[in-house]
Amino acid sequence: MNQETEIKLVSFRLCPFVQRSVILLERKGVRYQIEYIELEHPPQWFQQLSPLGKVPLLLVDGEVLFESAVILDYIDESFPPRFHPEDNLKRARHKAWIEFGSSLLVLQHELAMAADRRVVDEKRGDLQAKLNYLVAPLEEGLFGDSVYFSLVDAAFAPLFMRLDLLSRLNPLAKVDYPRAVAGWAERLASLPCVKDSVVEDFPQRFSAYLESKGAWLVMAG
Ligand SMILES: N[C@@H](CCC(=O)N[C@@H](CS)C(=O)NCC(=O)O)C(=O)O
Repeated sequence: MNQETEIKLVSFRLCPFVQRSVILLERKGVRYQIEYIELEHPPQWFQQLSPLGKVPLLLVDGEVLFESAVILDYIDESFPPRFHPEDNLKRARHKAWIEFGSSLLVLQHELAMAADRRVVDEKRGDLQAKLNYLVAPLEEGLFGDSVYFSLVDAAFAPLFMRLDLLSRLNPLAKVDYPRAVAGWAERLASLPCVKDSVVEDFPQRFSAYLESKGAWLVMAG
């Protein structure tokens, strides 16, 4: 596909699911527009376009795509180079781990928004336990490395960015990563496409948002 195609991403500035698409678009050097909305007051046009009422939406010459994993696939298939593996089984395994990443993003959100210490401890513990599942595929070299970038990288980088910010806001949010996961998170954080995937004042916005929601981690931090 050439870049006559008009690509527009509909976003909420703090959304990790949108950030996945931004990372991939940046990594591929695809030209795109981005329109931010406030999820608490979604404009009428968004409500009409988004069947699930969620961001991201990707508008491709006006056609609507939704669900971040589907959008990643579309971008990967449409703009070179391909990052999903050629091998069917390997590609399916990547997609499965991307789903797993989505479930960890939900847990991260629950940790961030927790209203008391008990929920913080519970969600931090859940995350810590779940991260162990990543050790085997990482040790196998299933995902990206310093040369090869994968869609799994794009899907997990927003998670590690938020967990890092949360642990700075309050050490009680600190999730201890298994060594392989720590190395992966560090490598992803250093990539330009990840650094450029959020608004400049993202850390301040992130903490202001949590404060506005009465998140215990910020109030007690
Ligand atoms: N499964 C969806 C999740 C997207 C999602 O949860 N987006 C949030 C913002 S980060 C949203 O739009 N929430 C609005 C709502 O649920 O009403 C995806 O992968 O795209």
